[in-house]
Amino acid sequence: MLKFVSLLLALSCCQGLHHNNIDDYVEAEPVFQASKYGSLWPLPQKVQISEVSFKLSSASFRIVDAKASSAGPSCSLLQSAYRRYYEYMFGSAKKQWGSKNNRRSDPSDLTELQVWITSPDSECDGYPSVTSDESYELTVNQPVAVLKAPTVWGALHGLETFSQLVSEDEYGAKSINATIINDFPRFQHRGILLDSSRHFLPIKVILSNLETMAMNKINVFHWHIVDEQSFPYLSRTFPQLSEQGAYHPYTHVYTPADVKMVIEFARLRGIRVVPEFDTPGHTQSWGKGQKDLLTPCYSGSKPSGSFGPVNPILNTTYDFMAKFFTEISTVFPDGYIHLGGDEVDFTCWKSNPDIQKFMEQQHFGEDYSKLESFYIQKLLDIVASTKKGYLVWQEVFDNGVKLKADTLIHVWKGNQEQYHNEMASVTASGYQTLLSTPWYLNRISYGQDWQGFYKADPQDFKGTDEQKKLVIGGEACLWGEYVDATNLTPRLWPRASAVAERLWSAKNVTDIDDAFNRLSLHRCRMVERGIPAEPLFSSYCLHEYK
Ligand code: CP6
Repeated sequence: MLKFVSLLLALSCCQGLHHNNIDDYVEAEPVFQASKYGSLWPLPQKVQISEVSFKLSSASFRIVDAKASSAGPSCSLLQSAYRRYYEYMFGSAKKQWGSKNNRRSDPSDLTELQVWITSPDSECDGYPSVTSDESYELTVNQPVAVLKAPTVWGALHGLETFSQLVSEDEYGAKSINATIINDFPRFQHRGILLDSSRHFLPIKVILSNLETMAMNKINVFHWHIVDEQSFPYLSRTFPQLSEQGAYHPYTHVYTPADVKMVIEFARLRGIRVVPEFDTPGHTQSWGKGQKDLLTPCYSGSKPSGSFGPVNPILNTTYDFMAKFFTEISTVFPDGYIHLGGDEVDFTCWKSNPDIQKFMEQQHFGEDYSKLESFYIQKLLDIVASTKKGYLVWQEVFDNGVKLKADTLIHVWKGNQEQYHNEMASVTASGYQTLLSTPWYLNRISYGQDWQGFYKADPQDFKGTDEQKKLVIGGEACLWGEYVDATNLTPRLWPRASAVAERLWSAKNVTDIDDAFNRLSLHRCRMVERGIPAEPLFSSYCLHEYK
């Protein structure tokens, strides 16, 4: 009989608990108090951890398909996840700990994790989507542990959680406590924006950050792939865009094979890849390879030689966009494309006599946001015809553009009061929304800024329950002006982990001390897994110099 310490999350958090499962190494640490939740991050919805513990030996432990599972050995997504997590738990075969390795397994050992996909369609060969069921149930008990999930997406999260439950003693022996976990995300859209235009990000960096996203149960990679500064996306239809617009036409581009690799690597980890092709502003790099796409700016009565946003008054612009987004819709399998629409500077449009004439014909007066709306509306129709949904930055909503009802509005501007108001008005209009304002990880300062990220809640605005339901999640943004391969990973982690827990765990998971304790260990785990995540504060990790 297992005596479960009742650690139901719903009963809120963490002080004054009698049955702490304090590991020795945590006791010896003067700064940390062990959380009764160990190093779990993000915290599952419901956790019961018993004091009973089982040994795990690399020689006898196996992750296997449950007999009744709808996914079998042919599901390579799961098979490769088993291998990955086995290696995270035990190291690669070479590194396994000495003679104990070969001993017969003890009756008190846990020898199996059975993974049981319960829906008839495991979705093994599909792509994750905004409606994917990511839930799972994990029972760690003798003689076997069982991970039950409707689809592979939940199973992937459950494998990560299982690996987080395994702890190691000073001799390297592994053990796990009897545990029952019932888990699902609070929000469906938990994203990270990376910007590969301000600096080219090598594929290796993107992949290792996808790997880290999976460790944090982040499920959307928002790929801000092109912008003013460079156009690294190699388009089959318009190769001159990257030939002329990338920092370098061969070394600083994402080929179709690169893009495929990123998408598949992400899929195997339950992560969606949502590309952003931001127009009509932020497009200087597009103009280098595509003649007449951008608006010529005027100085008095003559073209000045510089260019502004996409030219919204030419038919050729829309012919180009239709061909371009048709390609994008086939290259990127996700149901959504981010169309940008932020920060459009009207100065150049205002200077151009042809645009002025067009404004008159359309009775737009002096209101250039009407011209922007004219462009965006046509673009949205083009993209809708490719059967994709779209996300747009909040300005598109602010300017009153007529939008399809299922458009997602991405809130990124303002102070707390302003973004609360924005979330309230977007949802009052019936649109789904996504929050980024409090999570600009490109902004840095001295101290524990993760706590500010942790405290922000995307549903903390004045509105009805109905409105709150329209909040589908949020994204941490790491804009690339000051970030490249050398500093991206430590700037992102573990700060983005704070956002990951806010978007996954229950709303009442707000104990900042407990979060500090778990996040410190989670950060050490990322370091042990080869991710150079920066420290939260003065501290050390057990395995830093492995
Ligand atoms: N690029 C694009 C950017 C930003 C945005 N769009 C941005 C604005 C303010 C800050 C950081 C980034 N660099 N295309 C705004 C959505 Cl602080």
